[in-house]
Amino acid sequence: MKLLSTLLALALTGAASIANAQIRVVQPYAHATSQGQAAAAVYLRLTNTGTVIDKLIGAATPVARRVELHTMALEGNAMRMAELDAIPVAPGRDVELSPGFAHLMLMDLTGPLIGGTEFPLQLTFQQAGTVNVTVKVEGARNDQGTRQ
Ligand SMILES: [Cu+2]
Repeated sequence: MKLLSTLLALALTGAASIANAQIRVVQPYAHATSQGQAAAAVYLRLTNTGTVIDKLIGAATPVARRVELHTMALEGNAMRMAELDAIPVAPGRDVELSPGFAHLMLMDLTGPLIGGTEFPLQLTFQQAGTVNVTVKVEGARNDQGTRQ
């Protein structure tokens, strides 16, 4: 049901650019922020429905001053976030940006992300150009999961 409503939202907001772009963006979401939190991750799935390799090369949103592409990398014994220049998406393949793996990092948030709200996000692809999506903010995680 949630997937369906996300797809419907995409069809309403980004149909033209998605049709040309051949990149489909499914179910973008973020978690609600806790007090004083300055950065937050956005997760989503990219599907390349075209015939050429494409790359996610950047993103922008009014709710953050900067958006970085991050992945998780082992550094010594600890998993740390590392910045990427691009996230490639091969034709016919999906790339999942999910907790513990790659994500979009909203840096320097202009305000809190509140559960139940949504915000616009513009993704830039090397081939497909820009794709506009709407990110849903999910309620805060339980206490064990709150720290990012
Ligand atoms: Cu990050």
